[in-house]
Amino acid sequence: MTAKLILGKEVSEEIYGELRQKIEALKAKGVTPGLAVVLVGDDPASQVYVRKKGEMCEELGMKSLTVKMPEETTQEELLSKVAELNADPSIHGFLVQLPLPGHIDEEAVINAIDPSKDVDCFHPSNVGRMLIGDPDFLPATPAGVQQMLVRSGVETAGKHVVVVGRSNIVGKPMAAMMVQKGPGADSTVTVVHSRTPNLAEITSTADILIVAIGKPRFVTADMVKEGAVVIDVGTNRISDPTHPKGSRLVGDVDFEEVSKKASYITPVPGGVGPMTICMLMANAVRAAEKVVG
Ligand code: L34
Repeated sequence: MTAKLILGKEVSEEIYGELRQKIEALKAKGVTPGLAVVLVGDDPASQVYVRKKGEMCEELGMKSLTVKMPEETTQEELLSKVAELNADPSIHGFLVQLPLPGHIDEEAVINAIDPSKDVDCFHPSNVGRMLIGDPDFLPATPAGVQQMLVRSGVETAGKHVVVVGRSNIVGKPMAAMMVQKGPGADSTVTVVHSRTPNLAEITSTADILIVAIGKPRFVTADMVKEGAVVIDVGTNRISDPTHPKGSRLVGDVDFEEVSKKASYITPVPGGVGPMTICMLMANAVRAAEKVVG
């Protein structure tokens, strides 16, 4: 079997079409959705992601604010920026790009964000609402994965979804979403991680395999069932002297081999990454809609 590609660009274009209409409707009511992104320090990957977020905001005709703060920013300074954005009525949603420098307590920063502006869906109250199936926002990366499945016509109900990785950003919320009742979910979910002894045995039973473990080409063909749907959330930059930049992006899945066995697969780049940006925009629009009522 040769896998069909699920392309983030294609799926996100469909969603952007829907968002443009919602943004028009908000503007007709005198409201321009505003999204702010806070970047502390100069991590090269974060700079790329933050730039893409700002560009997409502008392309959609939303208000975009990028706040760049130096690496030496103190926790107090960052918390006061968060308080300022919480109070700014022109900013309907914002996020603080992770990872933060080591001297800053990430949890304290996330806890300080007004949950109604928490477009990442990282605040404990939004995580809790997602878990009980009454969400205001869904976390961008897992929501992007779910949209890729739904809009590609992949049946999820009753399917065995195996999530590889247990981060708060992807693995845990992804598992929580796929086990909910409703379209794009209703799955039987297993989470495996670095401490799972028989990991390959379990991944081989997945109808839908969602990989977010942060290790380049961790999932090889022998770990995948024939005909499985494989979603690769990894974005690992590896050095490659044959590339102009001296490095290139690879996923957590050995794409070349696994794509011979899977029924559907997402590439890296061009897969889940663009969906993360898209679902973030969707959350910002939603935050603005809630204010308008
Ligand atoms: N607070 N921190 C917060 N929110 C987030 O939603 C993120 N994330 C993750 C890292 N930290 C965060 C992102 O924005 C990962 N992430 C992200 C966003 C976009 C892309 C990848 C990860 C993306 O656009 N990837 C492109 C390639 C980009 C490149 O050339 O480097 C792709 O096609 O996969």
